[in-house]
Amino acid sequence: MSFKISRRNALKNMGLLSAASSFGAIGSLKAQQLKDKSNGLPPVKIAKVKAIATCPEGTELIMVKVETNEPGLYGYGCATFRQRSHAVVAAIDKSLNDFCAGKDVDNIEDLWQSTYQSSYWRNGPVLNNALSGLDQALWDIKGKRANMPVYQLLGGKCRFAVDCYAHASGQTTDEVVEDVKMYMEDGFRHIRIQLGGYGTTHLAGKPDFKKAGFGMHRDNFMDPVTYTKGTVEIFDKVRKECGEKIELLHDMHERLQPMDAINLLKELEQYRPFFIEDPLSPENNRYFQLLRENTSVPIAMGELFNSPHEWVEPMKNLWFDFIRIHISQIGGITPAMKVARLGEWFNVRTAWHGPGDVSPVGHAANAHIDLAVWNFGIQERKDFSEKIREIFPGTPEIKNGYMHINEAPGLGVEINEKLAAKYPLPNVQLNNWTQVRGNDGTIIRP
Ligand code: GCO
Ligand code: MG
Repeated sequence: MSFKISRRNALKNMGLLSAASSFGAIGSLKAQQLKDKSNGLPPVKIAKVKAIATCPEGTELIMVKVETNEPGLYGYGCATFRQRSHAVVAAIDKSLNDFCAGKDVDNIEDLWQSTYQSSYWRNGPVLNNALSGLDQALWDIKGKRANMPVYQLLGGKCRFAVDCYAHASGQTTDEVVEDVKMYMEDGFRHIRIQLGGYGTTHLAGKPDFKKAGFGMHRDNFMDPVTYTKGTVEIFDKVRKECGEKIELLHDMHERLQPMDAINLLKELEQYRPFFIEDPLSPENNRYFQLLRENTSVPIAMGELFNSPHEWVEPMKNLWFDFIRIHISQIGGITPAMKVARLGEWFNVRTAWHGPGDVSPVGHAANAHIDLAVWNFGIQERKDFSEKIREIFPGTPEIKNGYMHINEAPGLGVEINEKLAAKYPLPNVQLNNWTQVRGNDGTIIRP
């Protein structure tokens, strides 16, 4: 059941019905609400903060639900960090609930700041995801109370819908070309191209570490030369077969040594990439200056960032063109808006992380920001299944390469909690794709 204040009933209750007809219901309703508070009527308070975790299709999704003392008024936020899902659930249920119960739902900035430093040690992925779930739920509630979609509270629309990119991939260059052609027919203007998954691991062959019985049998092998060669090949082939107009993106996923990354970007310049993502790992942030001085390829970075110490310096030095933060990893809409505003002054555009391990609530939060900020770049999208849409009514839709949100008050996504509960989190981490090794078995940052 969602909280829908019927303006007529609310105004009738407050004896304002006649006034509403003259200067607009919402105006007087809001004025009345503000007046109520100034009259010392109790503000709306947080009654409970709880985790909702579900894993219907092999990807752990974690959300926060904030319940209030107003019957039927609640909000949802995304807290999805699939690699440590149980830790995020514990952070929400064991500490966030106690800390937030009884606080005023309206004071989002104060709640964000006080929660952020309540653990003293901060800027880590687990606590930031719990904080994000709270933050996004509070924006959802504020939108419901104002009877407006959240993008309206962020300044209104700068564009009619959110331009997205599709993920094309294949085990061979021909398969990648086929995938690109399919997405071009679906209307996408931007397409990411990968040969295989990340790192072209399927072409790397049998490494020495496996022959030596080092590491785990399921560990992946990545050979930098095979990957680099394969990446140049797919750009060459896709440009030849699909033309110059389509915008091509690629995700390096931080796996090459910095100088190899610089050399690959120089080789890709001739194919005019829209952006190359994660050319370096965050631990090598200092190399971005050298990378920037050696190539004109547009760079996207940020899905691995958790702390302002990772993005402020590179953004003010113009080392990136797109900031690709996974917004629940930094604490939600509140900090993401600050990152977007920072980017405007240094011409860094947004390209929020939007894979399958962001919940539909999180994709909606991305899209509300995308609609409202001037320096939007592009949005990564996930084509959610019917099953996911059944669990998350109001999940954003993709049409002709554009994402459209549910134009409802708040973030516009509900959760069928009963159905979500049918798919509990697994007790083990489902996938270990992060375990990537070089030929001698050295772990590679994934
Ligand atoms: C992307 C990302 C993802 C991440 C994944 C981590 O660009 O979408 O690289 O594929 O690897 O979200 O869990
Ligand atoms: Mg990526």
